[in-house]
Amino acid sequence: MRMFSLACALAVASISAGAAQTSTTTTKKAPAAKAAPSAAARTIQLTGDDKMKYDVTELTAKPGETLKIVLKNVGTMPKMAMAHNFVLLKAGTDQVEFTKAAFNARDTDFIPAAMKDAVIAHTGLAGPGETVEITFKVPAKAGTYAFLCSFPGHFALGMKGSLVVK
Ligand SMILES: [Cu+2]
Repeated sequence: MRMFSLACALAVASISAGAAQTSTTTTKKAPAAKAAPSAAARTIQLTGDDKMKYDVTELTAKPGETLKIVLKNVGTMPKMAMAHNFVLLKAGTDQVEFTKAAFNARDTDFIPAAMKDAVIAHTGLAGPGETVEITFKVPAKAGTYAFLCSFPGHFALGMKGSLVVK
């Protein structure tokens, strides 16, 4: 069972790494050596609610650390109207531009294809009571990286935070 969970986490990490680094959406397996974290991921729990807020807005991590973000939507509104995700952006990304581009990207769960390369890691969308997660490697470069919910309107209403890598 434990091996199975680990395999799932690794698979998710591989997919995420692949998605962030290539502009194609092929589903071929990434080379195992590339994404396999050497240490177990540290889990960070977050919630999002109907007020369009994360419960935690500042995260810290060590450079290159493997993190597992678990985001639970604790709200009750229907998913079409209110869903949340966690999108971590590369340093220097214009967050307003990103969320503008995300606005019409419902087909891709509000991850705009045109700005996919700006994403370090992202979860899927969590509707009421749902939990989504992503395991990824934190950038090796120290600094502050923005994360946000790309569901239309949520960033503007404050659904955002920072990951401080130091
Ligand atoms: Cu949201």
